[in-house]
Amino acid sequence: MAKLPLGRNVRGRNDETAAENRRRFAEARLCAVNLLSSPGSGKTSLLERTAERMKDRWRILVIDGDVETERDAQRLRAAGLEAIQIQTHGACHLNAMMIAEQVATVDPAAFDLLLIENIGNLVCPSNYDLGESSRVVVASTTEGDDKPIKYPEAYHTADLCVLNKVDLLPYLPFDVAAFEAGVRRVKADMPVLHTSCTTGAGLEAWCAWLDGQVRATRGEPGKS
Ligand SMILES: Nc1nc2c(ncn2[C@@H]2O[C@H](COP(=O)(O)OP(=O)(O)O)[C@@H](O)[C@H]2O)c(=O)[nH]1
Ligand SMILES: [Mg+2]
Repeated sequence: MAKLPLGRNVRGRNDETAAENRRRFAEARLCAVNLLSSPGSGKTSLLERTAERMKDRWRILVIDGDVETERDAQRLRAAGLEAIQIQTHGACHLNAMMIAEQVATVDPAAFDLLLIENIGNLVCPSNYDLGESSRVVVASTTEGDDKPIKYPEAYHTADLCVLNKVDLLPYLPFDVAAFEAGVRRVKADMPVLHTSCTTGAGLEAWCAWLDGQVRATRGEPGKS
C-alpha cells in the first residue's frame, strides 16, 4: 500500500492557514511576533517586562502556548495584558490553525501588537509558520553557548536573537563571543540583543526593536 504523504499534507495545510493569518494581520495592521525558545529561557518574563514598558503605547494581545496550565496567561494578565492561553495537551509546537482559531475570537484591528509565546522547544516550533511578521529566538545564558549551532533551524528562521539572563554571566561558564559566533555561523546578519529581565539591562533596546516592528506594520516612520 502506498504511504500517504501525511507530513507534507499537514505542513501544506499549516502554510495555507499561515498565509491566511498573515493576510488578516496585514488587513488589521496588526504586528505579530512569534517567540521561540527552550523552556525557561525567560519568554514570559520578557513579556512581563515588555508589558510594563509598552502597554500604554500600543494595544497588545498575547497568545500563549503551553503543553498544560494557564499559568503564563495568568502572569501576563496580572502584568496588564490581554492574554489567551492555548494548552496543546502534548503537542510540542503551536501551528497556524491554533492561532487562526484564537484570532477569530477577537477583533484583530483592536490591537497593534500580537505577541505569541510558542511552546518551549527549539526543534518543532521552528518548522511551523504561524503567519507572524517576525520571529524572535530567546536564548539564555544558563543553556550553554553552543545552542545556535546545535539547533540551527530555530536560529536560522529568526529575525532577532535575544540573549537573556546576562545578569548571571559572572557565575556561568558562558562564552558570549562563542555564542555570537555560533549565531552568525547560522545566520550571518542576525542582530543579537543582550537582556536581563532581573536587572532590566537591554530591555530598552528590545522595546525599541518591537516598536520598530509595530511602526513598520502600520506604515509609520521609526523614531529618529
Ligand atoms: N537571573 C535571571 N532569571 C531570569 C531572567 N529571566 C527569567 N528568569 C527566571 O527564569 C525562570 C523561567 O522564566 P520564564 O519567564 O517562566 O521562562 P519561559 O519558560 O521561557 O517563559 C523564572 O524563574 C524567571 O524568574 C533573567 O533575565 N535573569
Ligand atoms: Mg513561559
